[in-house]
Amino acid sequence: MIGRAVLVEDPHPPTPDRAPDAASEHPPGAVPRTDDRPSTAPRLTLADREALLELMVGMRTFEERGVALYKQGRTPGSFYDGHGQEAIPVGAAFALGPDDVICSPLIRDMGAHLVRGTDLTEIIRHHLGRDNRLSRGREGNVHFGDPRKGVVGMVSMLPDMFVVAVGMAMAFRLRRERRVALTFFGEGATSPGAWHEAMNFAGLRKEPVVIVCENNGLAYSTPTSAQFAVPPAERAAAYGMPGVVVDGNDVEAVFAVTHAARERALRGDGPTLIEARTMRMHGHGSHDDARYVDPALLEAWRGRDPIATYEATLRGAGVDVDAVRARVLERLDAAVEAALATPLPDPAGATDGLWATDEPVPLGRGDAPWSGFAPAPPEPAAAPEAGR
Ligand SMILES: Cc1ncc(C[n+]2csc(CCOP(=O)(O)OP(=O)(O)O)c2C)c(N)n1
Ligand SMILES: [Mg+2]
Repeated sequence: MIGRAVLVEDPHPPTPDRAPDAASEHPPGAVPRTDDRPSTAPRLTLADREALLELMVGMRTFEERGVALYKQGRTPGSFYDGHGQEAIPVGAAFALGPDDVICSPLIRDMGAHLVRGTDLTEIIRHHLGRDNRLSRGREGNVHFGDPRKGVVGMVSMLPDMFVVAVGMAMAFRLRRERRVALTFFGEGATSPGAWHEAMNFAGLRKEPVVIVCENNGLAYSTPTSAQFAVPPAERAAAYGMPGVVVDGNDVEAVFAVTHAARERALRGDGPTLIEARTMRMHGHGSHDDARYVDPALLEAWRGRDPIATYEATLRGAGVDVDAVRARVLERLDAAVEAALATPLPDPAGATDGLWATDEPVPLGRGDAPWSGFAPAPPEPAAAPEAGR
C-alpha cells in the first residue's frame, strides 16, 4: 500500500529569483546586540582589554600596510584583508588555551596569528615572497601557519580545514588530551558537502571542536540570500549542537561565546557553532573594488566599526589609546623594514623539503601573552643531562 504524501508547510519559502544584489542585504540592524553574554565568561582585566584592542589595531595596521605594499607591486599574487572583522579572530583566539589548535585562520583572520604570537616579520617576509621560516618563500598571502604556535596553515579548498579540525579534535578526545581545535570559515563555506559531513560527524561524536562561522554577508559577490535558506546557526540543531549568533563586531562578546564553547567542548559535551555576524567592508581581495555593494550599506556598518567602538569604550576606561597605536606602528615599521631587507629564497634550495626527511614538527603551544583565564599547565621539569 502506498502511503499518502503529507504536505508540510515550508517554513522557509524560496527566495525570489533574482540576480545577486548585495544592496539591500545584511543590514547591521539584523545583528543582535549581545547583551546576554554567557555568565561563565571570565572577567577581563583592563590589561586584557588593552591587549584585545592592541591586537585588533595590530591586524588592521598590518593589513593597511599590506594593501599598500601590494599596490606598490612588492607583493606577488594578491592580498586579502579582514577590515572590519578584526573582533572575530582576535576575540575567538584570545579565548583559547596554549595547548589548543587553530585549524585554520583563513583570509580574514590575521588577528588569530597575532594572538598566538607568530612573528610579525616572518609573516611579512612570507607575504613578500622573501626567505622565511613559515613558507621559505614558496607560498604567498594566506597559506601559512606556525605549528609551533598551534596554528595549522590553510589550504584554499573551502571548508576543508574544518574537516581537518574535526579530525584533530577526534585525536585529542581519543588520546584524552585536554585541548580543543578551533576552526574558522565564512558563511559561504557552509554550502559545500564537506561542511555538512564535518558538522554531522562532529555533532554525532561530540568532538571537542569550536566552530566559528564569520557571516560577513558576502561570498565574493554573492549575498547570503542567494546562498542559503537557513542561517548557519539555525542549522546547527540539525547536527546535534548549539548554534549561537554573536555580534561579530564586539570583541568581548566573541571572546565570551568562544570561551563558553571551549569549556563545553572540554567537558565532553561536544561542539558549538558560533555564527559571528559582521560585514565584509572591503572587496574579496585587493584586486576587487566591490562595486556590487551599496555604499549606503557599508556606511551603515562603518558606524559599528569594531575598533572605533572599542577604542571609545577603553578611552573612557582610562586606556591611553594613542600609546597603543604608537606601539603597534613602531613594531610594524621595524618588521616591514626587516622583511624588505631580507633576500628572496636561494634558488639552489628550490627542491628542499619536497620529500619528508625529518619528523614532522609537533603541534606546539601558543605563547601569546594572554592573561591567564586559560592558564598553561606548568612546564615539564627539564630532564637531567646525561653524564652529570
Ligand atoms: C571549494 C572551493 N570553491 C571555491 C573557492 C574559491 N573561493 C575562495 S574564497 C570564496 C568565497 C568565500 O566566501 P565566504 O566563505 O563567505 O568567506 P569570506 O570571503 O566572505 O570571508 C570562494 C568561492 C574555494 N576556495 N574553494
Ligand atoms: Mg562571507
